[in-house]
Amino acid sequence: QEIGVIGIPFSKGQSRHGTDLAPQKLREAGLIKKLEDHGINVTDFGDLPLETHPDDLQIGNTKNPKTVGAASEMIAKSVQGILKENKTVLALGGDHSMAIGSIYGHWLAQPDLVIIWVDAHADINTPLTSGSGNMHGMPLSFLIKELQQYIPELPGLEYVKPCISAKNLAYIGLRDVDPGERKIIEMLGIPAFSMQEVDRFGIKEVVDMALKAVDPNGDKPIHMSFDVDALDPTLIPSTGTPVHGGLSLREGLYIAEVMAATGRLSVVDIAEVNPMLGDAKDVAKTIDMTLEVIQRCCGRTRRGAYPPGYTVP
Ligand code: DIR
Ligand code: MN
Ligand code: MN
Repeated sequence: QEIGVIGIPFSKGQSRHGTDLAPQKLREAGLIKKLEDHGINVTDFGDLPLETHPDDLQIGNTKNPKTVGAASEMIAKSVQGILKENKTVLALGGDHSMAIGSIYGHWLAQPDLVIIWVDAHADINTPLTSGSGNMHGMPLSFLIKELQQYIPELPGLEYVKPCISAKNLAYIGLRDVDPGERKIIEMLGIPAFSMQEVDRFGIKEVVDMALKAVDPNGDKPIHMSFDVDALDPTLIPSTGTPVHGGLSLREGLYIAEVMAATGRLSVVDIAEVNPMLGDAKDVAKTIDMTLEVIQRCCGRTRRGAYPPGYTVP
């Protein structure tokens, strides 16, 4: 499977600078070469030329809707285009509002997609349930069809239409869910495997249950939206909203390997790496752990592999 990489240097879905630098830092740490060295066919489409809207506004408490909306449209078109070339998209964020565009673009190309959302947070606040007004905590609310009666109109988001049914979304790794989000999860019956379920059942059962819930026949294109804060903050210190008690590296790698092994992983988002948080060691560790996850998403297994036709010399 060929991988198409796009960088999404974006930070306006939350209030800290720095997530916009993550694509560059991941590339500087040798991302493309690491993938190529393991026989993975990669095309780097570079970074999207995202812009901050000069006269953006706050609607209620929702911040930067025009900037996020314009970015979403550009991201969606790029993801759609790369999928049309039959490549798997590796979308390097950027804060998690990037998923509005990447999922919408995925839907334009493959409308039967299902979503596995790996995150400490549920990111399904509506503009009205959100306490922070940060759009990285809201991406799913704009996409889930069943929520549309709860979504006020926002200037800038006209391009994105609700397109995903709640039954096609499952969560793994939750441990910081706002009241409105918990209510929505229960109201819509969204399968949500929090860290408590990871502890209770183990990661293998949780991944099996999540896939079974969204894709019982095992034939749907998969969108994995991976917020690096799903991993424990001891592994990923350089992220904006760390929460204690997260996934181990091995649990993260297991999720990534299983998703890649389905052969149906179509789009991977990597969100919320922030190289401006923490000291140099924190940043290096965060980048290193993120590169581990990315490589497993792209098919590099821990068990090892050899090229087709290889024989022992
Ligand atoms: C919180 C935090 N639920 C919010 N969300 C974060 O602002 O809506 N998402 N950090 O990644
Ligand atoms: Mn998160
Ligand atoms: Mn997130």
